[in-house]
Amino acid sequence: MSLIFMRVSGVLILLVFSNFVNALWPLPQNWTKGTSLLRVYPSIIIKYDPSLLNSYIDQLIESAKHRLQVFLLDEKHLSPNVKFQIPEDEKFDSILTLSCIQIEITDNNKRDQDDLEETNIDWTYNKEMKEGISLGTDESYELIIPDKKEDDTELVAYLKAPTVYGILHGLTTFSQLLYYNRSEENSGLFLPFAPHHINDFPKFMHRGLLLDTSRNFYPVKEILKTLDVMSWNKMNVFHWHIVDATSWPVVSEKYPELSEKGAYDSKKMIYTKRDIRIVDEYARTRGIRIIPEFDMPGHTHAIAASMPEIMTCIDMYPDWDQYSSDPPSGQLNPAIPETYTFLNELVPEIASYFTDKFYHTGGDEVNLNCWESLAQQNDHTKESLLEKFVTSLYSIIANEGKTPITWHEMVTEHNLELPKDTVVQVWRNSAMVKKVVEKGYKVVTGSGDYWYLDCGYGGWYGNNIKGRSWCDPYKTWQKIYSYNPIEGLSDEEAKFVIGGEVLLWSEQSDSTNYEQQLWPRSSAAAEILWSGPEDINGNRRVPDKDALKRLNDWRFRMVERGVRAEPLQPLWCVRTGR
Ligand code: CP6
Repeated sequence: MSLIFMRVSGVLILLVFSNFVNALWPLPQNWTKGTSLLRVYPSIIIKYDPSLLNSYIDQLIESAKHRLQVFLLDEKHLSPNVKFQIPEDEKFDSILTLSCIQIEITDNNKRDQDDLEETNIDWTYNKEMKEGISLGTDESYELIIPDKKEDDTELVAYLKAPTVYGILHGLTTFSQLLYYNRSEENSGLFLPFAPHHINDFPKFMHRGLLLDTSRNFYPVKEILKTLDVMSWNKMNVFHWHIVDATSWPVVSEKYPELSEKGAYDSKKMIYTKRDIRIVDEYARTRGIRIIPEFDMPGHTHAIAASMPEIMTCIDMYPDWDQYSSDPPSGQLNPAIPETYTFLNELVPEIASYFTDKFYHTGGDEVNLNCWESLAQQNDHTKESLLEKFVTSLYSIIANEGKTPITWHEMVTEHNLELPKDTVVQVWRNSAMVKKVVEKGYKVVTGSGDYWYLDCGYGGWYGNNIKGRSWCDPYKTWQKIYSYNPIEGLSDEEAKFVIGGEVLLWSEQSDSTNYEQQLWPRSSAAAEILWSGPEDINGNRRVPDKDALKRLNDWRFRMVERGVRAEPLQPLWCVRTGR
Protein backbone atom coordinates (compact mmCIF):
# COMPACT_ATOMS: atom_id res chain seq x y z
CA MET A 1 0.00 0.00 0.00
CA SER A 2 1.26 3.48 -0.81
CA LEU A 3 0.02 6.93 -0.03
CA ILE A 4 0.10 9.59 -2.70
CA PHE A 5 -0.75 13.22 -2.17
CA MET A 6 -1.69 15.19 -5.14
CA ARG A 7 -2.83 18.67 -5.79
CA VAL A 8 -5.82 19.16 -8.03
CA SER A 9 -6.91 22.72 -8.60
CA GLY A 10 -5.37 23.77 -5.36
CA VAL A 11 -7.00 20.99 -3.35
CA LEU A 12 -4.84 18.47 -1.63
CA ILE A 13 -6.12 15.00 -2.18
CA LEU A 14 -4.93 11.85 -0.57
CA LEU A 15 -5.21 8.74 -2.62
CA VAL A 16 -4.70 5.49 -0.79
CA PHE A 17 -3.48 2.92 -3.26
CA SER A 18 -3.19 -0.73 -2.83
CA ASN A 19 -1.55 -1.36 -6.16
CA PHE A 20 -4.22 0.58 -7.90
CA VAL A 21 -5.05 -0.27 -11.45
CA ASN A 22 -7.61 1.69 -13.36
CA ALA A 23 -9.70 -1.24 -14.32
CA LEU A 24 -10.79 -1.00 -17.91
CA TRP A 25 -11.91 -4.36 -19.23
CA PRO A 26 -11.29 -5.23 -22.02
CA LEU A 27 -8.11 -3.20 -22.12
CA PRO A 28 -8.08 -0.47 -24.79
CA GLN A 29 -5.53 -0.72 -27.60
CA ASN A 30 -4.05 2.70 -26.82
CA TRP A 31 -4.46 4.47 -23.53
CA THR A 32 -2.58 7.26 -21.83
CA LYS A 33 -3.58 8.66 -18.47
CA GLY A 34 -2.55 11.33 -16.02
CA THR A 35 -2.74 12.03 -12.30
CA SER A 36 -5.75 14.30 -11.85
CA LEU A 37 -9.01 13.55 -10.16
CA LEU A 38 -12.31 14.74 -11.62
CA ARG A 39 -15.82 14.74 -10.27
CA VAL A 40 -18.74 13.48 -12.30
CA TYR A 41 -22.39 14.07 -11.49
CA PRO A 42 -25.25 11.99 -12.83
CA SER A 43 -26.49 15.17 -14.46
CA ILE A 44 -23.54 15.16 -16.86
CA ILE A 45 -24.71 16.29 -20.29
CA ILE A 46 -24.24 14.01 -23.26
CA LYS A 47 -24.30 16.19 -26.30
CA TYR A 48 -24.54 15.35 -29.97
CA ASP A 49 -26.15 16.82 -33.03
CA PRO A 50 -29.14 14.62 -33.90
CA SER A 51 -29.73 16.45 -37.15
CA LEU A 52 -26.70 14.64 -38.54
CA LEU A 53 -28.09 11.22 -37.73
CA ASN A 54 -30.92 9.17 -39.11
CA SER A 55 -33.67 8.26 -36.70
CA TYR A 56 -32.44 4.71 -36.06
CA ILE A 57 -29.00 5.86 -34.98
CA ASP A 58 -30.57 8.65 -33.00
CA GLN A 59 -32.60 6.08 -31.08
CA LEU A 60 -29.51 3.99 -30.41
CA ILE A 61 -27.70 6.96 -28.93
CA GLU A 62 -30.70 8.07 -26.91
CA SER A 63 -31.05 4.66 -25.32
CA ALA A 64 -27.31 4.34 -24.68
CA LYS A 65 -27.42 7.74 -23.03
CA HIS A 66 -30.26 6.60 -20.85
CA ARG A 67 -28.38 3.46 -19.81
CA LEU A 68 -25.32 5.49 -18.91
CA GLN A 69 -27.44 7.83 -16.82
CA VAL A 70 -28.89 4.90 -14.91
CA PHE A 71 -25.34 3.74 -14.19
CA LEU A 72 -24.38 7.19 -13.01
CA LEU A 73 -27.31 7.26 -10.63
CA ASP A 74 -26.85 3.70 -9.38
CA GLU A 75 -23.10 3.29 -9.54
CA LYS A 76 -21.76 2.41 -6.13
CA HIS A 77 -18.62 0.73 -7.33
CA LEU A 78 -15.66 1.31 -5.14
CA SER A 79 -12.60 -0.35 -6.52
CA PRO A 80 -11.25 -3.09 -4.31
CA ASN A 81 -7.91 -1.45 -5.09
CA VAL A 82 -8.44 2.23 -4.48
CA LYS A 83 -9.81 4.56 -1.88
CA PHE A 84 -10.09 8.29 -2.15
CA GLN A 85 -9.70 10.24 1.01
CA ILE A 86 -10.44 13.85 0.51
CA PRO A 87 -9.36 15.97 3.45
CA GLU A 88 -12.56 16.96 5.19
CA ASP A 89 -11.61 20.61 5.69
CA GLU A 90 -11.00 21.28 2.04
CA LYS A 91 -13.67 22.76 -0.14
CA PHE A 92 -14.68 19.87 -2.22
CA ASP A 93 -16.34 22.04 -4.83
CA SER A 94 -13.03 23.16 -6.18
CA ILE A 95 -12.29 19.77 -7.70
CA LEU A 96 -13.00 20.08 -11.39
CA THR A 97 -16.24 18.62 -12.60
CA LEU A 98 -16.56 16.97 -15.95
CA SER A 99 -19.76 18.52 -17.16
CA CYS A 100 -20.27 17.21 -20.68
CA ILE A 101 -19.46 14.45 -23.11
CA GLN A 102 -19.51 15.69 -26.69
CA ILE A 103 -20.30 12.90 -29.15
CA GLU A 104 -19.41 12.91 -32.79
CA ILE A 105 -20.00 10.24 -35.42
CA THR A 106 -17.36 10.96 -37.99
CA ASP A 107 -18.05 8.64 -40.88
CA ASN A 108 -20.46 5.86 -41.57
CA ASN A 109 -19.03 3.57 -44.13
CA LYS A 110 -15.39 4.13 -44.81
CA ARG A 111 -13.89 1.33 -42.74
CA ASP A 112 -16.43 -1.16 -44.09
CA GLN A 113 -15.06 -0.55 -47.53
CA ASP A 114 -11.47 -1.03 -46.44
CA ASP A 115 -12.39 -4.32 -44.84
CA LEU A 116 -14.13 -5.37 -48.01
CA GLU A 117 -10.80 -5.69 -49.76
CA GLU A 118 -9.27 -7.65 -46.92
CA THR A 119 -11.89 -10.22 -46.11
CA ASN A 120 -13.83 -11.14 -49.26
CA ILE A 121 -17.00 -10.78 -47.27
CA ASP A 122 -20.06 -9.80 -49.24
CA TRP A 123 -20.80 -6.29 -48.10
CA THR A 124 -23.90 -5.65 -50.20
CA TYR A 125 -25.99 -6.73 -47.25
CA ASN A 126 -24.11 -4.24 -45.08
CA LYS A 127 -25.01 -1.48 -47.46
CA GLU A 128 -28.68 -2.33 -47.38
CA MET A 129 -28.64 -2.51 -43.61
CA LYS A 130 -26.29 0.39 -43.32
CA GLU A 131 -27.52 1.39 -39.94
CA GLY A 132 -27.59 -2.05 -38.33
CA ILE A 133 -24.59 -3.79 -36.82
CA SER A 134 -23.14 -6.47 -39.06
CA LEU A 135 -19.93 -8.45 -39.42
CA GLY A 136 -17.10 -5.98 -39.95
CA THR A 137 -18.89 -2.83 -38.80
CA ASP A 138 -16.32 -0.32 -37.59
CA GLU A 139 -16.44 -0.36 -33.79
CA SER A 140 -13.47 1.90 -33.10
CA TYR A 141 -13.71 5.02 -30.97
CA GLU A 142 -11.60 7.76 -29.48
CA LEU A 143 -12.27 9.08 -25.99
CA ILE A 144 -10.56 12.21 -24.72
CA ILE A 145 -11.08 13.33 -21.14
CA PRO A 146 -9.08 16.49 -20.35
CA ASP A 147 -8.15 17.70 -16.89
CA LYS A 148 -7.83 21.38 -17.75
CA LYS A 149 -10.33 23.80 -19.12
CA GLU A 150 -9.85 26.85 -21.17
CA ASP A 151 -10.80 29.96 -19.23
CA ASP A 152 -14.35 29.91 -17.99
CA THR A 153 -15.62 27.19 -20.24
CA GLU A 154 -16.82 23.88 -18.95
CA LEU A 155 -14.75 20.75 -18.84
CA VAL A 156 -15.82 18.68 -21.83
CA ALA A 157 -14.91 15.12 -22.82
CA TYR A 158 -14.90 14.15 -26.49
CA LEU A 159 -16.09 10.85 -27.83
CA LYS A 160 -15.60 10.32 -31.55
CA ALA A 161 -16.25 7.26 -33.66
CA PRO A 162 -16.90 6.40 -37.28
CA THR A 163 -20.14 4.60 -36.37
CA VAL A 164 -22.65 4.62 -33.55
CA TYR A 165 -21.27 1.23 -32.44
CA GLY A 166 -17.95 2.84 -31.62
CA ILE A 167 -19.86 5.42 -29.62
CA LEU A 168 -21.58 2.67 -27.63
CA HIS A 169 -18.20 1.12 -26.78
CA GLY A 170 -16.83 4.52 -25.83
CA LEU A 171 -19.67 5.14 -23.39
CA THR A 172 -19.08 1.68 -21.92
CA THR A 173 -15.42 2.54 -21.41
CA PHE A 174 -16.36 5.85 -19.85
CA SER A 175 -18.62 4.11 -17.34
CA GLN A 176 -15.72 1.88 -16.28
CA LEU A 177 -13.57 4.89 -15.46
CA LEU A 178 -15.87 5.99 -12.67
CA TYR A 179 -15.46 5.09 -9.01
CA TYR A 180 -17.75 5.81 -6.15
CA ASN A 181 -16.39 7.44 -3.01
CA ARG A 182 -18.23 6.48 0.12
CA SER A 183 -16.88 9.04 2.59
CA GLU A 184 -19.54 10.89 4.52
CA GLU A 185 -18.47 14.34 3.44
CA ASN A 186 -17.67 13.71 -0.15
CA SER A 187 -19.60 10.81 -1.45
CA GLY A 188 -20.19 10.58 -5.15
CA LEU A 189 -18.60 9.62 -8.42
CA PHE A 190 -14.99 10.32 -9.26
CA LEU A 191 -12.94 9.88 -12.33
CA PRO A 192 -9.33 9.35 -11.33
CA PHE A 193 -6.19 9.64 -13.44
CA ALA A 194 -7.35 12.26 -15.89
CA PRO A 195 -6.43 13.30 -18.49
CA HIS A 196 -7.32 10.17 -20.39
CA HIS A 197 -6.73 9.65 -24.05
CA ILE A 198 -8.07 6.38 -25.39
CA ASN A 199 -7.86 5.21 -28.95
CA ASP A 200 -9.50 1.87 -29.22
CA PHE A 201 -10.64 -0.77 -31.69
CA PRO A 202 -11.21 -4.53 -31.63
CA LYS A 203 -8.68 -7.13 -32.70
CA PHE A 204 -11.40 -9.56 -33.84
CA MET A 205 -14.69 -8.57 -35.45
CA HIS A 206 -16.66 -11.57 -34.18
CA ARG A 207 -16.68 -11.71 -30.37
CA GLY A 208 -19.35 -14.14 -29.35
CA LEU A 209 -21.06 -16.06 -26.64
CA LEU A 210 -23.01 -19.26 -27.30
CA LEU A 211 -25.97 -20.09 -25.09
CA ASP A 212 -27.74 -23.43 -25.44
CA THR A 213 -31.44 -22.93 -24.68
CA SER A 214 -32.48 -26.47 -25.54
CA ARG A 215 -30.92 -28.70 -22.89
CA ASN A 216 -32.46 -26.39 -20.32
CA PHE A 217 -34.75 -23.45 -20.90
CA TYR A 218 -33.90 -19.81 -20.23
CA PRO A 219 -36.62 -17.16 -19.87
CA VAL A 220 -36.33 -14.22 -22.27
CA LYS A 221 -35.48 -11.84 -19.46
CA GLU A 222 -32.33 -13.83 -18.63
CA ILE A 223 -31.26 -13.61 -22.26
CA LEU A 224 -31.81 -9.85 -22.25
CA LYS A 225 -29.73 -9.55 -19.10
CA THR A 226 -26.95 -11.57 -20.70
CA LEU A 227 -27.02 -9.24 -23.71
CA ASP A 228 -26.50 -6.26 -21.43
CA VAL A 229 -23.54 -7.85 -19.70
CA MET A 230 -22.08 -8.88 -23.06
CA SER A 231 -22.25 -5.29 -24.28
CA TRP A 232 -20.37 -4.08 -21.20
CA ASN A 233 -17.66 -6.57 -22.15
CA LYS A 234 -17.70 -5.30 -25.76
CA MET A 235 -18.91 -8.66 -27.07
CA ASN A 236 -20.95 -8.38 -30.26
CA VAL A 237 -22.38 -11.79 -31.18
CA PHE A 238 -24.99 -13.77 -29.29
CA HIS A 239 -24.89 -17.26 -30.81
CA TRP A 240 -28.30 -18.58 -29.91
CA HIS A 241 -28.09 -22.38 -29.92
CA ILE A 242 -31.83 -22.30 -29.71
CA VAL A 243 -32.84 -25.92 -30.40
CA ASP A 244 -31.21 -29.29 -29.94
CA ALA A 245 -32.01 -32.96 -29.36
CA THR A 246 -33.70 -32.48 -26.00
CA SER A 247 -36.24 -29.73 -26.73
CA TRP A 248 -37.55 -27.44 -29.48
CA PRO A 249 -38.66 -24.22 -27.77
CA VAL A 250 -39.18 -22.18 -30.97
CA VAL A 251 -42.78 -21.57 -32.01
CA SER A 252 -43.26 -21.98 -35.74
CA GLU A 253 -46.43 -20.81 -37.43
CA LYS A 254 -46.05 -23.39 -40.18
CA TYR A 255 -45.23 -26.28 -37.85
CA PRO A 256 -46.86 -25.40 -34.51
CA GLU A 257 -46.50 -28.98 -33.28
CA LEU A 258 -42.72 -28.61 -33.18
CA SER A 259 -43.00 -26.64 -29.96
CA GLU A 260 -46.40 -27.96 -28.87
CA LYS A 261 -44.87 -31.42 -28.64
CA GLY A 262 -41.15 -30.66 -28.66
CA ALA A 263 -40.83 -27.90 -26.06
CA TYR A 264 -40.46 -28.85 -22.39
CA ASP A 265 -43.58 -26.83 -21.65
CA SER A 266 -45.54 -25.69 -24.67
CA LYS A 267 -47.00 -22.71 -22.80
CA LYS A 268 -44.10 -21.50 -20.68
CA MET A 269 -40.86 -22.86 -22.05
CA ILE A 270 -41.12 -21.44 -25.54
CA TYR A 271 -39.83 -18.56 -27.65
CA THR A 272 -42.51 -17.01 -29.82
CA LYS A 273 -41.78 -14.96 -32.91
CA ARG A 274 -42.51 -11.91 -30.79
CA ASP A 275 -40.06 -13.03 -28.07
CA ILE A 276 -37.39 -13.52 -30.70
CA ARG A 277 -38.03 -10.13 -32.28
CA ILE A 278 -37.70 -8.53 -28.84
CA VAL A 279 -34.39 -10.29 -28.19
CA ASP A 280 -33.12 -9.42 -31.67
CA GLU A 281 -34.03 -5.75 -31.36
CA TYR A 282 -32.69 -5.51 -27.80
CA ALA A 283 -29.39 -6.95 -28.94
CA ARG A 284 -29.01 -4.76 -32.00
CA THR A 285 -29.71 -1.67 -29.95
CA ARG A 286 -26.66 -2.65 -27.92
CA GLY A 287 -24.45 -3.39 -30.91
CA ILE A 288 -24.91 -7.16 -30.68
CA ARG A 289 -25.81 -9.44 -33.56
CA ILE A 290 -27.99 -12.46 -32.90
CA ILE A 291 -26.94 -15.53 -34.85
CA PRO A 292 -29.54 -18.28 -34.52
CA GLU A 293 -28.47 -21.90 -34.77
CA PHE A 294 -30.95 -24.52 -35.89
CA ASP A 295 -28.69 -27.51 -35.56
CA MET A 296 -29.27 -30.08 -38.36
CA PRO A 297 -29.23 -32.86 -39.40
CA GLY A 298 -27.88 -34.25 -36.08
CA HIS A 299 -29.01 -33.09 -32.64
CA THR A 300 -32.60 -33.07 -33.92
CA HIS A 301 -34.33 -35.68 -31.75
CA ALA A 302 -36.80 -33.04 -30.52
CA ILE A 303 -38.35 -32.91 -34.01
CA ALA A 304 -39.34 -36.56 -33.60
CA ALA A 305 -41.92 -35.56 -31.02
CA SER A 306 -44.08 -34.13 -33.79
CA MET A 307 -42.65 -35.53 -37.03
CA PRO A 308 -41.18 -39.00 -36.45
CA GLU A 309 -41.77 -39.79 -40.15
CA ILE A 310 -38.84 -37.60 -41.26
CA MET A 311 -36.45 -38.92 -38.60
CA THR A 312 -34.04 -41.83 -38.34
CA CYS A 313 -32.62 -43.80 -35.36
CA ILE A 314 -34.88 -42.12 -32.84
CA ASP A 315 -33.90 -42.50 -29.18
CA MET A 316 -31.91 -45.73 -29.35
CA TYR A 317 -31.67 -46.03 -25.58
CA PRO A 318 -29.36 -47.24 -24.06
CA ASP A 319 -27.14 -47.63 -27.12
CA TRP A 320 -27.56 -44.08 -28.30
CA ASP A 321 -23.83 -43.70 -28.69
CA GLN A 322 -23.87 -46.09 -31.64
CA TYR A 323 -26.02 -43.60 -33.53
CA SER A 324 -25.21 -40.17 -32.14
CA SER A 325 -22.61 -38.55 -29.96
CA ASP A 326 -25.26 -37.02 -27.80
CA PRO A 327 -28.44 -38.51 -26.35
CA PRO A 328 -31.27 -38.74 -27.19
CA SER A 329 -30.31 -40.01 -30.63
CA GLY A 330 -32.12 -39.06 -33.81
CA GLN A 331 -31.21 -37.49 -37.14
CA LEU A 332 -33.27 -36.13 -39.97
CA ASN A 333 -33.84 -38.57 -42.82
CA PRO A 334 -31.97 -37.20 -45.84
CA ALA A 335 -33.32 -39.80 -48.26
CA ILE A 336 -36.99 -38.86 -48.45
CA PRO A 337 -38.67 -35.86 -50.13
CA GLU A 338 -40.79 -35.10 -47.03
CA THR A 339 -37.66 -33.97 -45.22
CA TYR A 340 -36.92 -31.46 -47.94
CA THR A 341 -40.49 -30.18 -47.96
CA PHE A 342 -40.04 -29.62 -44.24
CA LEU A 343 -36.78 -27.69 -44.76
CA ASN A 344 -38.27 -25.61 -47.57
CA GLU A 345 -41.21 -24.58 -45.44
CA LEU A 346 -39.60 -24.22 -42.04
CA VAL A 347 -36.18 -22.69 -42.66
CA PRO A 348 -37.33 -19.51 -44.46
CA GLU A 349 -39.87 -18.94 -41.71
CA ILE A 350 -37.53 -19.28 -38.75
CA ALA A 351 -34.64 -17.58 -40.53
CA SER A 352 -36.86 -14.54 -41.13
CA TYR A 353 -37.36 -14.08 -37.38
CA PHE A 354 -33.76 -12.87 -37.14
CA THR A 355 -32.19 -9.80 -38.70
CA ASP A 356 -28.60 -10.89 -39.03
CA LYS A 357 -27.06 -11.87 -42.34
CA PHE A 358 -25.74 -15.14 -40.89
CA TYR A 359 -27.66 -18.32 -40.12
CA HIS A 360 -25.93 -21.14 -38.25
CA THR A 361 -26.81 -24.51 -39.73
CA GLY A 362 -25.25 -26.62 -36.97
CA GLY A 363 -23.84 -29.71 -38.62
CA ASP A 364 -21.80 -30.92 -35.64
CA GLU A 365 -21.52 -34.51 -34.52
CA VAL A 366 -23.46 -36.11 -37.35
CA ASN A 367 -23.24 -39.87 -36.95
CA LEU A 368 -23.18 -41.48 -40.36
CA ASN A 369 -23.73 -44.98 -38.91
CA CYS A 370 -27.26 -43.91 -38.38
CA TRP A 371 -27.74 -43.68 -42.16
CA GLU A 372 -25.95 -46.91 -43.09
CA SER A 373 -28.98 -48.92 -44.17
CA LEU A 374 -30.74 -45.86 -45.57
CA ALA A 375 -27.86 -45.31 -47.93
CA GLN A 376 -27.91 -48.91 -49.12
CA GLN A 377 -31.65 -48.82 -49.76
CA ASN A 378 -31.40 -45.59 -51.72
CA ASP A 379 -28.41 -46.11 -53.95
CA HIS A 380 -26.45 -43.58 -51.99
CA THR A 381 -23.43 -43.55 -49.78
CA LYS A 382 -23.71 -42.11 -46.27
CA GLU A 383 -21.55 -39.22 -47.41
CA SER A 384 -23.61 -38.50 -50.51
CA LEU A 385 -26.74 -38.42 -48.37
CA LEU A 386 -25.11 -35.85 -46.15
CA GLU A 387 -24.03 -33.84 -49.16
CA LYS A 388 -27.54 -33.92 -50.59
CA PHE A 389 -28.91 -32.65 -47.30
CA VAL A 390 -26.36 -29.88 -46.90
CA THR A 391 -26.66 -28.69 -50.51
CA SER A 392 -30.39 -28.40 -50.15
CA LEU A 393 -30.26 -26.63 -46.78
CA TYR A 394 -27.62 -24.15 -47.97
CA SER A 395 -29.54 -23.23 -51.10
CA ILE A 396 -32.61 -22.44 -48.99
CA ILE A 397 -30.50 -20.18 -46.82
CA ALA A 398 -28.95 -18.51 -49.85
CA ASN A 399 -32.43 -17.89 -51.23
CA GLU A 400 -33.24 -16.03 -48.03
CA GLY A 401 -30.25 -13.79 -48.69
CA LYS A 402 -28.33 -15.26 -45.77
CA THR A 403 -24.90 -16.80 -45.36
CA PRO A 404 -24.45 -20.15 -43.61
CA ILE A 405 -22.21 -20.87 -40.65
CA THR A 406 -21.39 -24.50 -39.89
CA TRP A 407 -19.56 -26.47 -37.25
CA HIS A 408 -16.19 -27.64 -38.51
CA GLU A 409 -16.99 -31.35 -38.93
CA MET A 410 -18.61 -30.68 -42.31
CA VAL A 411 -15.22 -29.61 -43.59
CA THR A 412 -12.74 -31.53 -41.45
CA GLU A 413 -14.53 -34.85 -41.09
CA HIS A 414 -16.85 -35.08 -44.07
CA ASN A 415 -14.70 -33.08 -46.50
CA LEU A 416 -17.66 -31.29 -48.05
CA GLU A 417 -17.09 -28.50 -50.54
CA LEU A 418 -19.11 -25.63 -49.15
CA PRO A 419 -19.87 -22.23 -50.68
CA LYS A 420 -16.71 -20.15 -50.26
CA ASP A 421 -18.37 -17.53 -48.08
CA THR A 422 -19.46 -20.14 -45.50
CA VAL A 423 -18.08 -19.40 -42.05
CA VAL A 424 -16.77 -22.46 -40.24
CA GLN A 425 -16.93 -22.63 -36.46
CA VAL A 426 -14.28 -24.76 -34.80
CA TRP A 427 -14.94 -26.28 -31.38
CA ARG A 428 -11.85 -28.49 -31.27
CA ASN A 429 -8.22 -27.34 -31.13
CA SER A 430 -5.91 -25.02 -33.03
CA ALA A 431 -4.79 -27.79 -35.42
CA MET A 432 -8.41 -27.96 -36.55
CA VAL A 433 -8.48 -24.18 -37.07
CA LYS A 434 -5.43 -24.50 -39.30
CA LYS A 435 -7.01 -27.29 -41.29
CA VAL A 436 -10.11 -25.20 -42.00
CA VAL A 437 -8.11 -22.09 -42.85
CA GLU A 438 -6.01 -24.11 -45.29
CA LYS A 439 -9.21 -24.96 -47.12
CA GLY A 440 -9.88 -21.25 -47.47
CA TYR A 441 -12.84 -20.75 -45.16
CA LYS A 442 -13.38 -17.98 -42.65
CA VAL A 443 -13.20 -19.31 -39.09
CA VAL A 444 -14.90 -18.57 -35.81
CA THR A 445 -13.07 -20.40 -33.09
CA GLY A 446 -13.44 -21.24 -29.41
CA SER A 447 -11.76 -24.48 -28.45
CA GLY A 448 -13.57 -26.85 -26.11
CA ASP A 449 -10.27 -27.25 -24.27
CA TYR A 450 -10.32 -23.58 -23.29
CA TRP A 451 -13.62 -21.87 -23.91
CA TYR A 452 -16.28 -24.42 -22.89
CA LEU A 453 -17.83 -22.85 -19.81
CA ASP A 454 -19.94 -25.86 -18.83
CA CYS A 455 -16.98 -28.15 -18.45
CA GLY A 456 -16.09 -29.57 -15.09
CA TYR A 457 -19.56 -31.00 -14.68
CA GLY A 458 -20.41 -34.02 -16.81
CA GLY A 459 -21.99 -37.38 -15.97
CA TRP A 460 -25.35 -35.77 -16.58
CA TYR A 461 -27.05 -38.54 -18.54
CA GLY A 462 -28.53 -40.52 -15.68
CA ASN A 463 -25.78 -42.61 -14.22
CA ASN A 464 -24.22 -42.98 -17.60
CA ILE A 465 -20.68 -41.69 -17.58
CA LYS A 466 -20.83 -41.32 -21.38
CA GLY A 467 -22.22 -37.85 -20.73
CA ARG A 468 -19.29 -35.65 -21.77
CA SER A 469 -17.09 -36.53 -18.84
CA TRP A 470 -14.04 -35.94 -21.05
CA CYS A 471 -14.83 -32.29 -20.97
CA ASP A 472 -13.35 -32.00 -17.44
CA PRO A 473 -11.75 -30.05 -15.90
CA TYR A 474 -13.43 -26.76 -15.05
CA LYS A 475 -11.86 -23.98 -17.06
CA THR A 476 -10.45 -21.28 -14.82
CA TRP A 477 -10.38 -17.69 -16.06
CA GLN A 478 -6.62 -18.10 -16.35
CA LYS A 479 -7.09 -21.05 -18.70
CA ILE A 480 -9.64 -19.12 -20.74
CA TYR A 481 -7.33 -16.10 -20.89
CA SER A 482 -4.47 -18.29 -22.12
CA TYR A 483 -6.24 -19.27 -25.32
CA ASN A 484 -4.93 -17.80 -28.53
CA PRO A 485 -7.52 -17.96 -31.32
CA ILE A 486 -4.76 -17.73 -33.94
CA GLU A 487 -2.25 -20.09 -32.32
CA GLY A 488 0.18 -21.57 -34.82
CA LEU A 489 -1.07 -19.57 -37.81
CA SER A 490 0.98 -17.37 -40.11
CA ASP A 491 -0.12 -13.74 -40.40
CA GLU A 492 -1.67 -14.59 -43.72
CA GLU A 493 -3.60 -17.52 -42.25
CA ALA A 494 -4.63 -15.55 -39.19
CA LYS A 495 -6.62 -13.16 -41.37
CA PHE A 496 -9.12 -15.93 -41.96
CA VAL A 497 -9.97 -16.10 -38.26
CA ILE A 498 -12.72 -13.54 -37.83
CA GLY A 499 -13.13 -14.18 -34.12
CA GLY A 500 -14.24 -16.59 -31.46
CA GLU A 501 -16.91 -17.55 -28.98
CA VAL A 502 -17.18 -18.79 -25.44
CA LEU A 503 -19.75 -21.54 -25.17
CA LEU A 504 -22.22 -22.50 -22.48
CA TRP A 505 -23.79 -25.87 -23.21
CA SER A 506 -26.68 -26.19 -20.82
CA GLU A 507 -26.97 -29.84 -19.78
CA GLN A 508 -26.33 -28.67 -16.23
CA SER A 509 -27.08 -24.98 -16.51
CA ASP A 510 -30.19 -22.88 -16.33
CA SER A 511 -31.25 -19.55 -14.90
CA THR A 512 -30.26 -20.62 -11.37
CA ASN A 513 -26.55 -20.95 -12.11
CA TYR A 514 -25.66 -19.83 -15.61
CA GLU A 515 -24.74 -16.29 -14.64
CA GLN A 516 -21.99 -17.49 -12.32
CA GLN A 517 -20.79 -19.83 -15.06
CA LEU A 518 -20.73 -17.03 -17.64
CA TRP A 519 -19.17 -14.23 -15.60
CA PRO A 520 -16.49 -13.16 -15.12
CA ARG A 521 -14.94 -15.99 -17.14
CA SER A 522 -16.49 -14.78 -20.41
CA SER A 523 -14.87 -11.43 -19.69
CA ALA A 524 -11.48 -13.17 -19.90
CA ALA A 525 -12.34 -14.31 -23.44
CA ALA A 526 -13.83 -10.92 -24.27
CA GLU A 527 -10.49 -9.27 -23.58
CA ILE A 528 -8.58 -11.75 -25.74
CA LEU A 529 -11.06 -11.09 -28.56
CA TRP A 530 -11.14 -7.30 -28.21
CA SER A 531 -7.62 -6.43 -27.09
CA GLY A 532 -6.01 -9.41 -28.80
CA PRO A 533 -3.91 -12.29 -27.53
CA GLU A 534 -0.84 -10.03 -27.65
CA ASP A 535 -0.20 -6.58 -26.25
CA ILE A 536 1.01 -3.63 -28.29
CA ASN A 537 4.63 -4.79 -28.01
CA GLY A 538 3.81 -8.22 -29.36
CA ASN A 539 3.95 -9.93 -25.98
CA ARG A 540 1.44 -12.65 -25.20
CA ARG A 541 -1.17 -11.48 -22.72
CA VAL A 542 -0.83 -13.55 -19.58
CA PRO A 543 -3.24 -14.13 -16.70
CA ASP A 544 -0.87 -12.54 -14.20
CA LYS A 545 -1.46 -10.59 -11.03
CA ASP A 546 -2.12 -7.32 -12.86
CA ALA A 547 -4.74 -8.92 -15.05
CA LEU A 548 -6.27 -10.52 -11.96
CA LYS A 549 -6.54 -7.16 -10.18
CA ARG A 550 -8.15 -5.55 -13.16
CA LEU A 551 -10.53 -8.46 -13.69
CA ASN A 552 -11.37 -8.45 -10.00
CA ASP A 553 -12.24 -4.79 -10.15
CA TRP A 554 -14.42 -5.44 -13.20
CA ARG A 555 -16.04 -8.42 -11.51
CA PHE A 556 -16.95 -6.32 -8.47
CA ARG A 557 -18.36 -3.64 -10.75
CA MET A 558 -20.49 -6.22 -12.55
CA VAL A 559 -21.72 -7.49 -9.17
CA GLU A 560 -22.65 -3.92 -8.22
CA ARG A 561 -24.63 -3.77 -11.43
CA GLY A 562 -26.62 -6.84 -10.43
CA VAL A 563 -24.68 -9.65 -12.10
CA ARG A 564 -24.07 -12.77 -10.05
CA ALA A 565 -20.50 -13.03 -11.31
CA GLU A 566 -18.53 -15.60 -9.30
CA PRO A 567 -15.65 -14.53 -7.06
CA LEU A 568 -12.06 -14.93 -8.22
CA GLN A 569 -10.36 -14.77 -4.82
CA PRO A 570 -11.08 -14.56 -1.12
CA LEU A 571 -11.98 -10.97 -0.32
CA TRP A 572 -8.93 -10.92 1.93
CA CYS A 573 -6.60 -11.29 -1.05
CA VAL A 574 -8.53 -8.66 -2.96
CA ARG A 575 -8.23 -6.16 -0.10
CA THR A 576 -4.59 -6.79 0.62
CA GLY A 577 -3.59 -7.05 -3.01
CA ARG A 578 -1.94 -10.44 -2.54
N1 CP6 B 1 -24.18 -29.95 -28.17
C1 CP6 B 1 -23.98 -29.69 -29.45
C2 CP6 B 1 -23.14 -30.20 -27.35
C3 CP6 B 1 -21.82 -30.20 -27.85
C4 CP6 B 1 -21.67 -29.90 -29.20
N2 CP6 B 1 -22.76 -29.68 -29.97
C5 CP6 B 1 -20.69 -30.51 -26.97
C6 CP6 B 1 -19.68 -31.38 -27.35
C7 CP6 B 1 -18.66 -31.72 -26.49
C8 CP6 B 1 -18.64 -31.19 -25.22
C9 CP6 B 1 -19.61 -30.32 -24.81
C10 CP6 B 1 -20.62 -29.97 -25.68
N3 CP6 B 1 -23.44 -30.43 -26.06
N4 CP6 B 1 -25.03 -29.42 -30.25
C11 CP6 B 1 -20.37 -29.80 -29.87
C12 CP6 B 1 -20.23 -28.62 -30.72
CL1 CP6 B 1 -17.40 -31.62 -24.14
